[in-house]
Amino acid sequence: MFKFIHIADVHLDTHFYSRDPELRNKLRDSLREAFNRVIDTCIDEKVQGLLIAGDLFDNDKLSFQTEVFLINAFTRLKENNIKVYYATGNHDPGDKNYRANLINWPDNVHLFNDDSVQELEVKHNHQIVAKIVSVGHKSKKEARNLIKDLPAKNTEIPVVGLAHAMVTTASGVDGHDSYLPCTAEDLISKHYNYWALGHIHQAQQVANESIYYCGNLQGRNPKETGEKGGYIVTIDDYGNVEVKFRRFSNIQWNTLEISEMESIKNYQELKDYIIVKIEAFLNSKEFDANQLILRLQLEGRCFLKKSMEIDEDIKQLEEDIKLHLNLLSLEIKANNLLPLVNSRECLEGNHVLSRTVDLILNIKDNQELIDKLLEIKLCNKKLDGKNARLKYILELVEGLEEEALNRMVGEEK
Ligand SMILES: [Mn+2]
Repeated sequence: MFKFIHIADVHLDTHFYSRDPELRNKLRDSLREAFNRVIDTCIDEKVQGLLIAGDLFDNDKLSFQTEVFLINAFTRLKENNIKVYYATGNHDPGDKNYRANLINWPDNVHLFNDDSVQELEVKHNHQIVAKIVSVGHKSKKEARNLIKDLPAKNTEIPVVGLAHAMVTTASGVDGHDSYLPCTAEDLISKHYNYWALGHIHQAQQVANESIYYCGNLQGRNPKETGEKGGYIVTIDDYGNVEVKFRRFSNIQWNTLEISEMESIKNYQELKDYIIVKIEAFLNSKEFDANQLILRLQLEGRCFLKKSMEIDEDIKQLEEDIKLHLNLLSLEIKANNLLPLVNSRECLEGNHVLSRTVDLILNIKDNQELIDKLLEIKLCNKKLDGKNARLKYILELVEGLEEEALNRMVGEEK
């Protein structure tokens, strides 16, 4: 049996420059705490190895303090006979002048730090229980598909692949650079029992196979939402694999959209309305409020739009709500808000705007016009079938009346 923990994309010492200093320190400390939780769990769960699929830290940002922290953490594993298998990524490349290669790691740490394919036997009680096959990033911009060079499985012993790689069809690939790109088929064709991947920060199973991104250890921005951690993986002697997600990070990021604020007239009402919405959100997800970094995206029409263009007013609102709900951090985005318009007046009066909106609203009901449109060709699309073309036309006019109102009506006077 081979039991191990799979983590990746820890990015120790991330600066979080856009956050205030207090939060920045908290984020840095909580990331180290999360990493310590990984080490504790390795010991408690009596795993044989810790597999790190790259981007453990950012080469240029790693502090001396964190370097010592890492060495101490790995030494604790060594004292418990646990090996570390660490494949470098694009942020912690392993060429000779980079930190990953220069640090004097304890001898239980095995580094896959360049483009040479390495196969390693994992031994337990003098028996070979598994093989690890891996390749690392030597430079910051490894653009080759090195997975192609890895050998296919040719043994009864369980084989685990370890790499910081970009599976081009995985979800959440946007925002990740295409370093060490490969396809799911490249990975599947090796017939390994498990693939421990890093690079994409969103935990996921790839192509319904035994191929996993564990995601990053702690979210780094409002888009990296939800629980963050790693996988505890057990492969038995017959090659059966059990994969369990374990949350290691206490801190969570999340984004909440709030709209329908047309009837709100003053600050108190606005504040209370938002608090109720956040409370419902907290209850639905069983969040620990004081570990939550929340971004609120305000949408729709709001009488108080003008105030919310003023930094000081937004800060006041953030501060009051944060204190009331005991949130770790709250950020309010009001840039999408629209001014409140008296839509009845705009739509019912006899003027150019009301007539224009009438025209737009009537397109859908004007069968003669729709029939004519269905007969002529589409500008830059090819759609077969009347239904598909009808759907396209209706999508084109959908919401145009709102667009006209926004464009033609200013602030309510
Ligand atoms: Mn990466």
